[in-house]
Amino acid sequence: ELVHPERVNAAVAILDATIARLGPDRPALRTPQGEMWTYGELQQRVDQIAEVLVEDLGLRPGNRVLLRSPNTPWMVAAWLATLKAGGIATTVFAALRAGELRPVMAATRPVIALVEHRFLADVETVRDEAAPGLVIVPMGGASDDDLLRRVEGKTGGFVAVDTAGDDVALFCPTSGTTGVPKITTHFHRDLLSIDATFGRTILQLTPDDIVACTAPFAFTFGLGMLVVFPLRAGACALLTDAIAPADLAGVVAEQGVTVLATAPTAYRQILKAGQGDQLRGLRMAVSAGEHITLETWDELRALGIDVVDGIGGTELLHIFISAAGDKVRRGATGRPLPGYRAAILGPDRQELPPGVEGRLAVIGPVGCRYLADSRQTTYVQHGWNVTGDTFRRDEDGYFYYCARTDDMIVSSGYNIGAPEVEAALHTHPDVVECAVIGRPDPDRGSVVCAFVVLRPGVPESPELVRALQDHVKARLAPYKYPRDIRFCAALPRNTSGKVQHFQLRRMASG
Ligand code: 3SK
Repeated sequence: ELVHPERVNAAVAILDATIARLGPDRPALRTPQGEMWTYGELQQRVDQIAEVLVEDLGLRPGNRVLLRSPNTPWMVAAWLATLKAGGIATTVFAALRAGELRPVMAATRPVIALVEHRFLADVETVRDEAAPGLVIVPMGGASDDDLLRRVEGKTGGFVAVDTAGDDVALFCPTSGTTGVPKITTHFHRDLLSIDATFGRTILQLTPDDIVACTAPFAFTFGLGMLVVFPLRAGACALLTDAIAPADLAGVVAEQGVTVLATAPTAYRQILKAGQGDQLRGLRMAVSAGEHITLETWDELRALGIDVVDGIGGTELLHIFISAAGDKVRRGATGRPLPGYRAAILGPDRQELPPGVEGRLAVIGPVGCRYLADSRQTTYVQHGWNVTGDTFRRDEDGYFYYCARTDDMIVSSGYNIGAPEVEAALHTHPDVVECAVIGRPDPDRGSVVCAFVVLRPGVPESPELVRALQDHVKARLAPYKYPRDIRFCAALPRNTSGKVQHFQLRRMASG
């Protein structure tokens, strides 16, 4: 299944092929507000938008299209239409500010932007400077030039552009956790590869599944979970646009969701709020985007919920190490998916044996290619993507997360993994979220510094600081306790929801 036809258009493979197999009448997209599009309705709108793009806006194969919208049915249709018309889709987070959009637009040079009407302003602000000549089309608003008006005169029945499997389909910007965006490029066939690997071997969706995911499409985790995997399988995607964490478990229960994909933080919040029972109807809870602690994993398992952990990356489009069912091993992220190889590298980039911690590198059917970026050679060597994560593997080929490579704190000569201190703090009943960094210190080199978000209503106090320090000392070797604890209302996160450690370091030294 990893060998794809030489000529393939991913939009056809994702949507039209499913309709050919299962017919047009099954539900494809739903919202908690009661909206529902069948497969046939989605196909009709995709074709109408493709006609607008080509006939009215002059899109030619290989042209770039900027997409900026929350996860709505129209956004799914616009993304598929862009690919069907042979365009290259750059999906950006609705939440980006002008300063963050500017480098992305300057690098990807879109000719058309399809923008949800509430998010037009920043794209307009940046247009002249970053993408002169860009045609901006609003979506979902009341203006005459709105995409929803423009499609009204179109008949549908658009014939897909005959693309090669290795024509570029996507530019996916990633700010990682460092703040400087890189633009990854992905082919039509890469979308089929993520389905053949994570989709088919781990998720194994059927037309009876209802899939929810909190990640926006701009984070390829969300794109895979809500578009590629469910539509390829004939399942239904539940689009929960900007759902509050406190409402997620209720919506999952009420809507009969069978597969939920979200970050560990959301699972922790659900469990801490005592809402875990509402997840009991899930056949699978996918956890990715950051490391899930054993405590959260155990609590979900105790509720009878099958947890699927995974590590992926925008660079490789989706998840490349995972496990499901009886292949899951407690504490391990999983094994490389079919077609992928993973290795643990030492400081000289030599491969390390089982049991030894080092940097995770991976190679597989989806490769990492940055758009005109000199950092390519740092992160990609001989086809291997060198990640920013420290892992170890066991004799059976299971991979265990240890830390982000820059999460190793060396304090007074001791190596202290930030994640283990975070995991210990998380077990304290008053801690909702926390992140740990090394703060430079003249005497110790670094000291362990923890940023803690407290349960609502719990007051900050020196006594609580001492209680948290004692709590960690009771669970880990005492030299690992956080000497510096700072309380904050929320952790700084990038638009993919990952904690920005560089911001914490700035806050700690400021
Ligand atoms: O692990 C991640 O951060 C990731 C990135 C892209 C796609 C999927 C995932 C889980």
